[in-house]
Amino acid sequence: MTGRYYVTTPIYYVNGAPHIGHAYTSVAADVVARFKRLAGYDVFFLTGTDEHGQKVEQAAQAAGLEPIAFADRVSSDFRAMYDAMNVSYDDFIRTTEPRHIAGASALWERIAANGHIYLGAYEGWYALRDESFYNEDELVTRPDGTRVAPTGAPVEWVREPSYFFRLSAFGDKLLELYETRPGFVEPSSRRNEVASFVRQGLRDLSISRTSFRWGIPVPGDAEHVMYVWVDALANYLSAVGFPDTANPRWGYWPANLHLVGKDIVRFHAIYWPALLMAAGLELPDCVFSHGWWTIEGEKMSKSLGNVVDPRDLVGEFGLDPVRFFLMREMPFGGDSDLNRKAIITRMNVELANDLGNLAQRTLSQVARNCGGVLPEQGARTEDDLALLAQAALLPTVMHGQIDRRALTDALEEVWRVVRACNAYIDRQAPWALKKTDPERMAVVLRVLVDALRAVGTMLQPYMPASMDALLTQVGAGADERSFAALETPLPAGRVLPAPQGIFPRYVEPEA
Ligand code: ME8
Repeated sequence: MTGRYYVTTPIYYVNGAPHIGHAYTSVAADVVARFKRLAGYDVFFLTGTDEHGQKVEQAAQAAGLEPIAFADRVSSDFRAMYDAMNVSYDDFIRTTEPRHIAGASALWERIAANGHIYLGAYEGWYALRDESFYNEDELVTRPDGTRVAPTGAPVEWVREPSYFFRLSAFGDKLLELYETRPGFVEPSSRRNEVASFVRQGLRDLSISRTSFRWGIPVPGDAEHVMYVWVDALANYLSAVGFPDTANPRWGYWPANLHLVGKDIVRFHAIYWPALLMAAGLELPDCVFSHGWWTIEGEKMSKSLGNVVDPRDLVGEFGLDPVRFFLMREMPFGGDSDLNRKAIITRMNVELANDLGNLAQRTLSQVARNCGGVLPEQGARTEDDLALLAQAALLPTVMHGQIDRRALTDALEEVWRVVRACNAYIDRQAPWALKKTDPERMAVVLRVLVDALRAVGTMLQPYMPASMDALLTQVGAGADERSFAALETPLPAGRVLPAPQGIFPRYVEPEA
């Protein structure tokens, strides 16, 4: 083992059904988790559901259910979505579980014991949709004169007794954090936004509510429930056993990577490190914020009725093409548009043509012309060695990219090799060598099988099921699929299964 690696997704609100935004963060985290496992790390990949708060309470009421019954239902739908997306989480935490309630309460108690919580009264703006407080000067005035949150969410004036977290005392420490550990918030554009928000001065944060009941009671004052964001952020600790530091899982803390959407950076890059500092706990390495999908050019919203359930896409295009599209189309960290045309183009050009055809051409020639067994590596030319050398660099190059959260660049790196293989097969024309120089033909096909094995191995995090099929077809056994295993060639003479296409072309159904 090379070390431990702890990666998280946000825990999703159970007030609505899983959508493509949730699937996106989770598939990205899954790619990182699978990559690190294949690189030999002991990985802990956490996800879950955020089940408390007024927003969930109201959604439950509207559905005519008790909050917990409602949360049970939606939480299990999130798990079902994960299964459909082949997300390999190690733990799924629900904030209504006793272990989480214990962890969140312990975090509160620590912060209080360190003198950073006091009782006061909150008066100000609250946006229920964002479960967020906003300062007066952050509000935006609509043409009709109403004032809304910068996210467009309606705000209401709230006035109630409240516990406060002394966030104002942490401004300088946060600025020092962004300065000394620039990798703490990425990409850098987000770090600049966060730093400039902090530089304007932080106010103490209202961290309890008395106007509803669906939350974790404040330790020592059950009139109050914890502010849902303090409750939710604590999940990253409670899942690894906090406050029981003797729990073997505690060794995963601090987390290496919190993946979040750009709308929730403030909570993860300001509140979260401040709460951890106040509790005297170590800080995670990195909060990485990804961009947002629009749908066929429009913002995704319930009111537009264009909310995409990832399972519908999977039903139409297949699982791995959808995972591939999500990771390939949007430069990780930027924004992008999800539309049918782009999905079909990626499927047909990059998957079916570039990779699928390459595998099919190579493996069918091995089946036909090499007796269906893996040829010897033989005497290789410079052209052969150049291609293999390019493929052999993939583990190192991609590992660097994954550690920099360049998930899209890492895919592009594999495609460079795929394109090089396609140029190589055309140049070497093994089908012509069949008659003129069968020995050379076998060497060429073996070079291609070896390159395909490298490609298949490196793409496992992105498209696990299809690459399982590809690796089986190139003769790699279950224990020959780690990155390290690539250094050991597969033995010649191994019988290969009959080749089968892995990426069919997408053909529009007849109207
Ligand atoms: O924020 N494209 O939960 P949530 C990409 N419970 N990502 C999108 C998106 C889109 N169109 N729409 C939403 C919460 N997202 C809290 C988290 S963590 C301690 C608590 C992303 O269910 C969004 O950026 O609202 C966010 O990361 C997640 O989906 C939505 O989470």
